[in-house]
Amino acid sequence: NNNHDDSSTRVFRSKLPDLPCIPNHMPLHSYCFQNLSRFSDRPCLVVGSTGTTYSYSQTHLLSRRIAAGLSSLGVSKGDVIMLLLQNCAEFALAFIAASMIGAVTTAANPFCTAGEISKQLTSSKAKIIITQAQYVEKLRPHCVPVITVDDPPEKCMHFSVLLLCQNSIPSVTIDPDDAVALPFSSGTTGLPKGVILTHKSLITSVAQQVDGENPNLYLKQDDVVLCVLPLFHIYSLNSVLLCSLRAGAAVVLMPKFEIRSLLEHIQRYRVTVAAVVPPLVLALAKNPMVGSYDLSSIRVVLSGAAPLGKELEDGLRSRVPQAIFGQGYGMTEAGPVLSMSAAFAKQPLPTKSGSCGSVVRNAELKVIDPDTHHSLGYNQPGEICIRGPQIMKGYLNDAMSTAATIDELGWLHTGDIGYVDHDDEVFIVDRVKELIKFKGFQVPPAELEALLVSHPCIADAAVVPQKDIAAGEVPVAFVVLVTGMEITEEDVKDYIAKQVVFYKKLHKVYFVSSIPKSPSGKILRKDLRAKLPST
Ligand code: 4UU
Repeated sequence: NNNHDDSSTRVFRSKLPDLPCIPNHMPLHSYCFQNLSRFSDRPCLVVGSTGTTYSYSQTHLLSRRIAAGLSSLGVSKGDVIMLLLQNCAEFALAFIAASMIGAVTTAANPFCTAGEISKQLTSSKAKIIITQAQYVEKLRPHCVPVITVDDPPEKCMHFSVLLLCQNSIPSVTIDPDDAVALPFSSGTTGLPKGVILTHKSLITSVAQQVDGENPNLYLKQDDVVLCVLPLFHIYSLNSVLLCSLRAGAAVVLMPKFEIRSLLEHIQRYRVTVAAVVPPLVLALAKNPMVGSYDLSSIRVVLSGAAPLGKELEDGLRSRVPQAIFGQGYGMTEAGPVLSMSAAFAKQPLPTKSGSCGSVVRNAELKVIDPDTHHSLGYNQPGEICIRGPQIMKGYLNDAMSTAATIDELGWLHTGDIGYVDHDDEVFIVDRVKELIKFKGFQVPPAELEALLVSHPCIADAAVVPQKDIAAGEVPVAFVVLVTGMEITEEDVKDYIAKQVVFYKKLHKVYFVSSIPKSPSGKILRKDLRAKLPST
């Protein structure tokens, strides 16, 4: 470790003992299937709507055939494939298959607009796209081969072409530092960027959660893990899919969140572990339908991706009294998990409501004063930084943003403000980065600001979060009009709405005469936030 922090740096570590060794020298798929022989006939992927189940050995075999198929279509080591899919078995199979040939998966939200997808396609240079027929129209300007998991429209291939190939998988040497996943995130500032997660990062992160004598997140072969959070987001990909594969648990796939169908799935498959986000907790805590379903199978509820209010947590607790309730705190760039509730451990520790758990094992966390960068002690809020082999390698083709996020000593700066209490529990209290989170989805202000100023009537603009009961935060804009021009709030909202996915839509537009900026030209977002109504 090239650690040159001075002795005054207060480093926080997990309350659980470190793992003696993390097998992060191997490829991700080999790690996930390392214990396959112990559960080869157990259910692995369960398609919720139909009940179709792929056992572990079937999942492994299918992934291998798809790996050969991808390779026969010209995908080779280092190439990127794009998945534009709702949760389905093909998502998991294609992701593992890509890993097997040393290829990289970039996944996007299928609800994104053609413009948003186009940016990710261009930046990632994806060689092939796997999607659903209904989204093909959005890909038209690009001439990348398209595979659909359902009836292929003209000029597209069906997913089954990947299974026809008789060749074997090409033998590739995979380096632990090779990329395997390329999620997009805006990080602490600017536009969405490709986050390079390597085989080593993801194995380390999964191991930090589910490996060892006393795993932080104890998953067993007979667990049934709910996969309703989208797999295109790192939370679900890592903590739901990859962690379950490693532990031999079953993954129940749901294409989208809808309360009745969610409750039916929990009851029908006897879900034991539910990974959720705060808006889903809200639905479970408040919806009267919940009372008519049997949720007694749930033993663990993990919430993450956005702050969870105490009232909400208590509300859900009364609905599923037998379950252990806790949070995970993640960030795409961090691999993604920084901390997780120790109440989920095999030998659980007591935890407090509102805490995001304690830092994961085999990692270091520190809290720094955002201005002086001095390291802070217990109960002192500051910017949370994390270090360990799980963090990203860097942003794709963006050395500047990488250097602004990971310092010379290897610390990743999160842009989150939080503290560690005397029981080593992490609490998040604020965010200093630009990022807005709508129901846990990323809304990068810089992206909306760029769209706003592209309007001929808009001279300048700034987008900031406004607190919202249902969504946590919603984006609102401050807009300066070009002198003499006149447009309405609705015009501005519509202009943006046409170009972005639903969660990036503006909820309010304030017309102002100027945007407050620092001498260096940075938008003074705090000043703008202070002008907003408090709820
Ligand atoms: C307050 O949201 C994520 C990843 C979440 C995750 C992953 C694995 C949670 C649990 C898990 O097991 O990633 P991003 O990149 O979309 O957003 C990162 C930001 C954080 O920097 C923080 O501001 O989302 C916010 N965030 C949270 N805030 C994430 N989790 C929490 C949390 N409380 N529990």
